[in-house]
Amino acid sequence: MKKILTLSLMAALITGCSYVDNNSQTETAVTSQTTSQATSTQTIANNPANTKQPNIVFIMLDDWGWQDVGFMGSNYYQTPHLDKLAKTSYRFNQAYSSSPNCAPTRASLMSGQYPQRTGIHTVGNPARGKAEKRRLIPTPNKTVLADEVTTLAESLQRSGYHTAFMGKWHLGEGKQGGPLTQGFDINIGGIHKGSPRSYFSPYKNESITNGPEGEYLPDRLSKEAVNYIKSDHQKPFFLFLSHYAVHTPIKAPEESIAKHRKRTGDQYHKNPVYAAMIEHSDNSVANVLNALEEQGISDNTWVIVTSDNGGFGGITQAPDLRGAKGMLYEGGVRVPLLIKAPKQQQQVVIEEPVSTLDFYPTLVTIANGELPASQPLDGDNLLPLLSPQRGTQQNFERDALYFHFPAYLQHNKKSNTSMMWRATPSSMIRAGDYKLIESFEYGQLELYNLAKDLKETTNLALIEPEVTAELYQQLQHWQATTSAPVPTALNTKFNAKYLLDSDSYITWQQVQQMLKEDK
Ligand SMILES: [Ca+2]
Repeated sequence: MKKILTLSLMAALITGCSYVDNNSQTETAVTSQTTSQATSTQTIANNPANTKQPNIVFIMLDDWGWQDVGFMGSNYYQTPHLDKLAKTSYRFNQAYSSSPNCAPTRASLMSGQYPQRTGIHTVGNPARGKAEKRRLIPTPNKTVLADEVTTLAESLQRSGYHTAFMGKWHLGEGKQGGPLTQGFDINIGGIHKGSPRSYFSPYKNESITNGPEGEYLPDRLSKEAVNYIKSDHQKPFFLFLSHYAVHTPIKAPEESIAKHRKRTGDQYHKNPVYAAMIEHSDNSVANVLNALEEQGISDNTWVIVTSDNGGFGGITQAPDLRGAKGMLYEGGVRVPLLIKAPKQQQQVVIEEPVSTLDFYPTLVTIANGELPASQPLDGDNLLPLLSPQRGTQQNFERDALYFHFPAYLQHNKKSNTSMMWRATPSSMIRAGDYKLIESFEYGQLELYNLAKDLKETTNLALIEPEVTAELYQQLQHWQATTSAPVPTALNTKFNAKYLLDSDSYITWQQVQQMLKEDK
């Protein structure tokens, strides 16, 4: 497989392009008041092909659920362009966001690290929900990615890439952790806030100029991406198009919504405004792909499309999964993922579980760059999986994926659920067909076999105690070796009337007892 991979990669690298960058232009990019910020900062040049460093376009939609797209089975959300792209891409059925909500996943993407290394465990306050219901004091949370981290963008910059960021950042702002301090030559729209103050111009966002009144932000970011691609480049480029869509507030142009109002959805997918947001996101992908074609660089560009966490439960639901954004159940962390290699002509479906953490080593390898020696990277290079042999995994071995979320997320009132929480402090391991969730409030264990029970309906913790024990010990080892903070301090404001009935959960002690009895 290695040989085939090498040949296909070599064949893929045809003509390169580059993009002028220097400090003055970076400054211009920030302060420019034109509606096409990217093009306003560029110099036209004809440049020799770069055959070893393909361009990389990384598109991330926000809160885009696993089945919020046609190619994953939605009939109501219409995504013809993504569906078409999927037909010539590696389509991962078991891709995971490294966390169940926005900021920690984005920190993982940029750092290549688990949340316990960046300290960004959740969005903002880790102690959400009513104090009297929280049994533990959660781990303190950071909201700005430390400057000391060598980000993915910095590694690509050091490898010779021009780097452009457009859209939602959520890891700092301006000189305190904004995109321009973390390895991007251009920033359009990236601020600390995780949702747009307005989806329509005027945007009330100092890092993007206002367009014509009423201009729709996803369309504008798409236009900026196209302008950037169409400008002449003196270097290979890394474009991170990080759409604010389809995060709340759920807003779209009225004319786009009207069409979906006339259509009938189902119990999972039925919101016409959300459908319109997804349609505009789908169009954005098409615009980017068309621009790459028109520039003649699609054969020298990798395109990745994914999400930062599961769909928002107040709006959408993955019919085949349990839970939604904010949960360690599959609906909170399983996300769509397409990776299109240059010149790829066929679809390859991959079932190997992969994570946001894997993009850093994968993309730096694609760029023929060097990984930073100064920091641990927790993901794996996915290139051995990307072969026409349908991801036979011969050169890709990993024991498990791990998740750590030592914070509280309150139940969402709009969600159709009686749950008190979306998340309590917890960890999770995904290994083989199984996943084990350890919740720290009472040491609750949940074991599911995803191959047989994707919807996580049956807790196997006591039914398959050997598996539980193996994964539990693996998870403990991982927590210890990565210094994962496990909250243990009891919250003095906790009201005993919210104590969970011990019959309602399974603990490690019970599993150990069961194993003794089995002997
Ligand atoms: Ca998100």
